[in-house]
Amino acid sequence: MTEYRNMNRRSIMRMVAGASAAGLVSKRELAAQAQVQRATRGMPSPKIKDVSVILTAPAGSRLVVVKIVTDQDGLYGYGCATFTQRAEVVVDAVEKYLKPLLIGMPADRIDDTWQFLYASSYWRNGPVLNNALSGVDQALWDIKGRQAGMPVYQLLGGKCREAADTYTDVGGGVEISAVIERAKKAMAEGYRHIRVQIGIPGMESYAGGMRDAPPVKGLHNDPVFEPAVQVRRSLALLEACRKQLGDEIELLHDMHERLAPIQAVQFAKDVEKFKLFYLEDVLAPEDNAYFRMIREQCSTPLSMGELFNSPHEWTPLISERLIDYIRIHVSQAGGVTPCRKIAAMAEIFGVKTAWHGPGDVSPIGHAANLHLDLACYNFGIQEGGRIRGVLGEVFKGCPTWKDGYLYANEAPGWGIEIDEKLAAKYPIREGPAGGGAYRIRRLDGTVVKY
Ligand code: GCO
Ligand code: MG
Repeated sequence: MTEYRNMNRRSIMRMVAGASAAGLVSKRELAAQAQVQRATRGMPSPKIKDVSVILTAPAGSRLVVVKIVTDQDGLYGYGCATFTQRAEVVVDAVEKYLKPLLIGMPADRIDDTWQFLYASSYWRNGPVLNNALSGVDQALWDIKGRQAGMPVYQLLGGKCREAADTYTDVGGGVEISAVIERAKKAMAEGYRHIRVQIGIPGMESYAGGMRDAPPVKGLHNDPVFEPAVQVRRSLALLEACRKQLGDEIELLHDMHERLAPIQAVQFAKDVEKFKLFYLEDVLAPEDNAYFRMIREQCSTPLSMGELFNSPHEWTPLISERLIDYIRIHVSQAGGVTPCRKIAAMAEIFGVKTAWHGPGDVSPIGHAANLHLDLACYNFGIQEGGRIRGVLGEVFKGCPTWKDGYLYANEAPGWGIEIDEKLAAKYPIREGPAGGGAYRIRRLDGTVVKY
């Protein structure tokens, strides 16, 4: 490739020089053509030399990052492959199955590589393989950015906005007044969007509650959650927030897929009057078909998708305009390559993006979210990405946060370097079942999906 390009360039130069000598081209034109040659010079195609996985937990969550090294000195890239609940299975997927397919391949054919890896296992669209694929995909985007000397958002078409507006999560307790106080603090910090959550005393709700009261006892020994209680508490919280925080603040609420479908329909109708920015995951992915029923009955803005793995899940919801925000976990869907296409499809159907950005996304993943936010016209809102403390020491160059907005640094690729020695000082901690061992039951013992 390089040789061909060089030969080509040499022959063009010879031709131009010849033409100049023959008096056909002026010196000025010659200089202009040389300038064009320099500006459009082909970059040699890097080949993949090594693929490895960094496992680290500087802030508690098990983070999984793929590193791809090329045959060109100093040219490498990082990609987020974090599936925190089953982290080590992703390592195997990358090292045992993808790495042998990748060594020697060109690092600059991102979509082609993605398609080939996606199809390579025949069975596809599961969280483990999708995260592994995302690690490779994002690392290749990082490499292309570094090679071009541009941030990835430039490769995606350049900025549609200066920064990404973010929301913060305010919850973690059972007192409505305490949530409102925390929300006021967040507003004073500069947030325009706040996700408010409320726990249930003694129950394992998404916003906590076990620490605030003696555990509610069911017909079993596991933590208890009752959906109807959550519905009543959430309604009370949202009503109080609207009254005490005013109409200007954008309120969000996450139901974390824990309601029965018809309860979700009712809840979406009941919160319509609070004019939410959006209601998140009011249904579980298994109940996707109920979105139509909600849509027919109210105009509460809906966000959905952090658990999605497959086009079979998001395509109907977007194309039938059944949701307002697509809330995919980028690594879970296979990386930036599929997600930029999902964003483009969503734009056509009037659906905005709200990429999932909790603490179990690595800073590389947060950067990937942000670069999509900056380059996609139909950006809606971004969760997380405000990296602080030791995480920012391990991952250097993280996006910066100011007055509610997240800004990318202008360095090539994702703009992040990993201090790999420091990362190794925060090994992932073993937990029951490798991290994800949720077990919650209703009073009678029925398992609740976390
Ligand atoms: C969110 C999420 C997360 C998930 C977590 C699971 O909207 O931020 O619901 O907090 O619970 O990512 O590991
Ligand atoms: Mg959520």
